[in-house]
Amino acid sequence: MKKTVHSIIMLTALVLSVIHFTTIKASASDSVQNATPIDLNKEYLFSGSQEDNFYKITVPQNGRLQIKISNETDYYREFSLINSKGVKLFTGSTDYSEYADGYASHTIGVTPGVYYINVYNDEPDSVSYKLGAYFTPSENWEKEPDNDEKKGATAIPVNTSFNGAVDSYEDSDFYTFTTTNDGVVNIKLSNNSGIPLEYELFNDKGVSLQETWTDYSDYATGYSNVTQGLPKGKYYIQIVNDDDAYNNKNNHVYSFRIDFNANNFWEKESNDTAQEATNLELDQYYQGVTPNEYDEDFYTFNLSKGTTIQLNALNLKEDYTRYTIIDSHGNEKAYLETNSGAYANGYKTSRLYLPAGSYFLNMHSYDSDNHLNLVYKFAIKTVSPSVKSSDVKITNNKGKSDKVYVKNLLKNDIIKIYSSKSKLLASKKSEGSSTTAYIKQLGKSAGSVYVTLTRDGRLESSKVKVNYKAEKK
Ligand SMILES: [Ca+2]
Ligand SMILES: [Ca+2]
Ligand SMILES: [Ca+2]
Ligand SMILES: [Ca+2]
Repeated sequence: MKKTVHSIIMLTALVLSVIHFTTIKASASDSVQNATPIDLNKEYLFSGSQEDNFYKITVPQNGRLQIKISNETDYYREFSLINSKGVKLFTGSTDYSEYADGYASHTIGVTPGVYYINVYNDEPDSVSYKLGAYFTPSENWEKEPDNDEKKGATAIPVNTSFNGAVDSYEDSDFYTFTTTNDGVVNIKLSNNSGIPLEYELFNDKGVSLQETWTDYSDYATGYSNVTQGLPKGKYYIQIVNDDDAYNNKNNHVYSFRIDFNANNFWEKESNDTAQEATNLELDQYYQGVTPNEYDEDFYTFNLSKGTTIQLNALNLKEDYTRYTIIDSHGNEKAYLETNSGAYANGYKTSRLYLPAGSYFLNMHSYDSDNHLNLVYKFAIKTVSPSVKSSDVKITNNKGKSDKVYVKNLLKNDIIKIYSSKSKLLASKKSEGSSTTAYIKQLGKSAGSVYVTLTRDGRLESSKVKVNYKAEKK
């Protein structure tokens, strides 16, 4: 009876081993040269091991590689991945506590080639362990270890999700992407509770444009998001682990994507000095972002003749923003500070006349934490020229409509006439160089109205006061 039970146990163990494991003696694997070849995507059971054990795998293409090794109470093991050039890509370690269970694992993005797994046993000839190397082909993974440096950055397409992993305390992952138009990028990086990742965006000259950290609070989920306006070109992203408490079990897998939209009406970083200013078209709204308290955004615009302009700056609840208009000699011509707080909405405006010349607009947010990644919006609108009071002739008729004649106009100019109480009395589109508007009754006695001009889709001009005489008796 006892023998039968024993046989059943042996048989069961044999069946299990056929299903789950391939048992290989580890005696020949004490050096890289004699490494024991193992197949990908299979679990092996190794026993009778010495201090250092080497296994050889062949990765057929780009993708994600995961090394798994069983945890055993009281038996500490380290496992490393080494490439064919002898570069150690990571070192992981098993759980040997009294609660040890399951597997220690490490995931990494790799390129095709031969790799070696080194398993180090703290106690040689200890109990057997299970080991497997699992590979999934993918073109959307980091390429270690070349990506540790900018020159080996993993090239990534925009508008595609990508993955990488933190492989060590010092791991640095560089990616590069190229935009073929000026535009705006939105970068999404996965959050993970307890794992702070630092991300930094550089241009091709190595200038740091933006830096951010993912949310690693207890409740962190989803993605951290940053936006940046960029001229077309080649860019780099560096992702590093920012975890002081990193140990070789913190192999965090992250995902991110860079969404790009062509757009001519965004700031083009780097624009921190007047020399790097982003060119502005008048009468167009622009957006920009203030990733940190040091960011200065310069824009420039040109006036071919003296023009009244109006700065329209969006009020933001989060924080106020400060705009300064400076002439080419460095003289401050205008300063505007937007509203902020719960009731902030709409645009704050400032109107001024500027002689012909080139100008700079500087945007700077207030030095508080609120401005981080604040997206602001503004336009420099041109204002239609005012009519001259001498070009307006008012006839105050008795018994029929009163006439307002305006000359020195262009076709499609819009003339508006307001009462002294700002009530619109008449609006007329000019069909030539002059026009006449009719008003039913201005009044029996003398008075005045206000006349504006709106030309070419620009803002309505300032009001010009024009007097009229009393009706004839
Ligand atoms: Ca790396
Ligand atoms: Ca990495
Ligand atoms: Ca900016
Ligand atoms: Ca800037």
